[in-house]
Amino acid sequence: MGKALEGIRILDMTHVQSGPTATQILAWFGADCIKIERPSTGDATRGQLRDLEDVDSLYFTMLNHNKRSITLNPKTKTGNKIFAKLIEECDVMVENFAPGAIDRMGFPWEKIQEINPRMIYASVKGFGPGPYEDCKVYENVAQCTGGAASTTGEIGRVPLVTGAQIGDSGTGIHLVAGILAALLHRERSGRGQRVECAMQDSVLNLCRVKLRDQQRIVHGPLTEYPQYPNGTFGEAVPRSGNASGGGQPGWIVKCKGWEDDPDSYIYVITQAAAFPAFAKAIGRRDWLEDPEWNTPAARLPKLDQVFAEIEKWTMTKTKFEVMDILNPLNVPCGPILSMKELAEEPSLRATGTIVEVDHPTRGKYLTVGNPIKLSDSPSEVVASPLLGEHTEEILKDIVGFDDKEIEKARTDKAI
Ligand code: CAO
Repeated sequence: MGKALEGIRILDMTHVQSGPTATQILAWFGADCIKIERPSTGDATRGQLRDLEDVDSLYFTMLNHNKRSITLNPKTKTGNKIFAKLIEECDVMVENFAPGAIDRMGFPWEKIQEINPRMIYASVKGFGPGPYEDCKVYENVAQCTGGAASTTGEIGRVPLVTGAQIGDSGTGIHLVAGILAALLHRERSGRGQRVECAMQDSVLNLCRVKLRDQQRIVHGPLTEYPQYPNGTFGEAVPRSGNASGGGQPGWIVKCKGWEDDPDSYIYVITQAAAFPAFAKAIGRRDWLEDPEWNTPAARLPKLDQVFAEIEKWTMTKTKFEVMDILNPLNVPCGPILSMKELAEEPSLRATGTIVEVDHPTRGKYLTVGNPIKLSDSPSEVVASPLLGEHTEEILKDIVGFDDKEIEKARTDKAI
């Protein structure tokens, strides 16, 4: 059986992270993804954060698996014609250049539709229509303008951005959902449509629960469980520290070896149902008889003391020992795993979530494989293309050029 998106051709005008995240997922699902790159330089990330001289960076390789690369400058006369032919032959065009860049190349949406009415045209921009629509945006700008930074960190301290690339990769994943919906819709309507994702909107969507909290706090603090138990705050949702923000009290506590290992911590949740077993495990059976501690209402005002007591116990065990003891007691918990630990985790290797890839000039490296698993259409991770590796192949097979026309395109600096 073929891959889920076999037969779908993507015109990939993406660069940096957000757009490439989207097209990489489509390529993992089996789409033929043709990445258009500027002749001689290509996607800027090929040369960014390089660890090996003259070798495509991990930044580039880890975002562009399973794609083909063609160098093309649509701003040249010949390049413009080649680009128009590619629009005709592809199903989906994806881009994440600055606002207006594709229009300035001579391809506004109306013209794309005229060339190929079935084309689905998907874009990532920093902001949707409004005062900031013309702004260029990178990851952390999106995190700050989408509500993530104002709610991350400690109360009274500077706002923090998170390591998860919710602005770039998060928006790319939203874009994939839009593209797939538009493909399905095209099956019925016969027509393509525009798919637009603003990074601010995608981050805000991922911060949905914080907008929930914003509306709840105007009615006063929650009585059954203070969602933000670690301080007093003003009229906006505060930074939540390590509180879960949901209905269960949770916190990060130290484990054995924390003095030397910055990741020797575990997240533990003290939900009421598991509390008796938890109290016994940590040697505080006395809590169960004591009205000062034996009800959620009694414990809630002094959660800091509950977690301090728990920490005395977790500090005598490694984070994995704590996990092994608490899991059978139905206490939800999770060790803080470093990138080194994740890279070495056998179960993630077994599921293909962490994959070793062989690259022609880099050699072997690790990447994150497709986290979305399809039962009949498993993803294989193929090394990212070298710059222009497939230029001739694409010009011949899709554009219909012969050797002479390819040579002319080269002389014209179109490729
Ligand atoms: N041949 C010739 N020119 C090309 C080309 C090609 N194959 N591909 C792109 N270009 C040109 C564009 O046409 C554009 O030219 P003009 O400005 O003259 O129209 C130019 O390259 C630069 O594009 P850019 O403005 O998008 O690039 P930048 O590095 O200045 O900005 C970024 C980068 C990411 C801030 C901007 O593209 C952006 O805001 N994108 C939308 C939001 C987004 O995706 N951000 C996430 C990035 S991932 O962290």
